[in-house]
Amino acid sequence: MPVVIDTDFGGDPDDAVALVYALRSRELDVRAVITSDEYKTNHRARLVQQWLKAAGYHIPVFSGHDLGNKNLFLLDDLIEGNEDVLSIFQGDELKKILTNLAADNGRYVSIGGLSNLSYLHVLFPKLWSSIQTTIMGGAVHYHRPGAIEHNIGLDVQSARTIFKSGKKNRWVVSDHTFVPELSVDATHRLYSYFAGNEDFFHMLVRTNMDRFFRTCYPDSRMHDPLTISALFLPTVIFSTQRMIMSATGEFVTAPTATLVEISASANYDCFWADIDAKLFLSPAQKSTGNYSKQKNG
Ligand SMILES: [Ca+2]
Repeated sequence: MPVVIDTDFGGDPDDAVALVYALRSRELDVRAVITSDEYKTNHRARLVQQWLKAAGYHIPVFSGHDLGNKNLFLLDDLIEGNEDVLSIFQGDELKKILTNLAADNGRYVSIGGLSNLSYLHVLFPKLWSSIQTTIMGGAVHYHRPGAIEHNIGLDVQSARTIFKSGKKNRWVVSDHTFVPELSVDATHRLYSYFAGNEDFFHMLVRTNMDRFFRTCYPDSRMHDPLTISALFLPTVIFSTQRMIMSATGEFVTAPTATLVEISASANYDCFWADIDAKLFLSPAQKSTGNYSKQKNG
């Protein structure tokens, strides 16, 4: 399945894990990465581009909206050189990729704020009747009453625009991702996997985890990797429900609202089994140290 992934890479490490998982999944063909909630205009995109190239992946990376946030980019010092990145605001390159994504029944996967997707809806209105979208974000019952889920809260206006835009959207809400089953900390085998490989590709993810655990939270929930898995596995069960998104970004049941497709439950054992199968390779494969190029290299 062709995918374009829209990510706030470099904050919560679950984005980096999600990208590694997507790249290791033969079910997916990652056609582009777009960064959201940019830092210093394009730092997330520059880092993703450098990180992908270091592992032999030649995938176009586009810098997206900068919301002016100065927190939650933890990897500034890992950026080397001054290499340019593409931008969603310039050139025809992204239009070509999205046009092909539409023609090939691909999916746009949003695992950050919704500013880019909202902008692209306005820019290319016809394409979105063909492109399916999977979005991590929102909550029906948020774990902190009265608070707004992170990805929605980053840009509520854009989230509401996308929510209202129609039935091509599928939402993985935090009710099914902010759960202990998806918790990863420095004692988890997933941490050991990244800590046990010294190349830049793995080191970056481990560093992302170390800094997040030290400065933000003691663990990270794998919201974004679960969302990736739902593209090709029955890890998330969706149902259609009549809902609106309130002015403050809450998902609220409303009997007269239009139907939206929203996560109803999740199978975490199925998710972890696939992560284990794809990331924890056999000793023979590990000893070659060359498996990062198995797809696009
Ligand atoms: Ca994210």
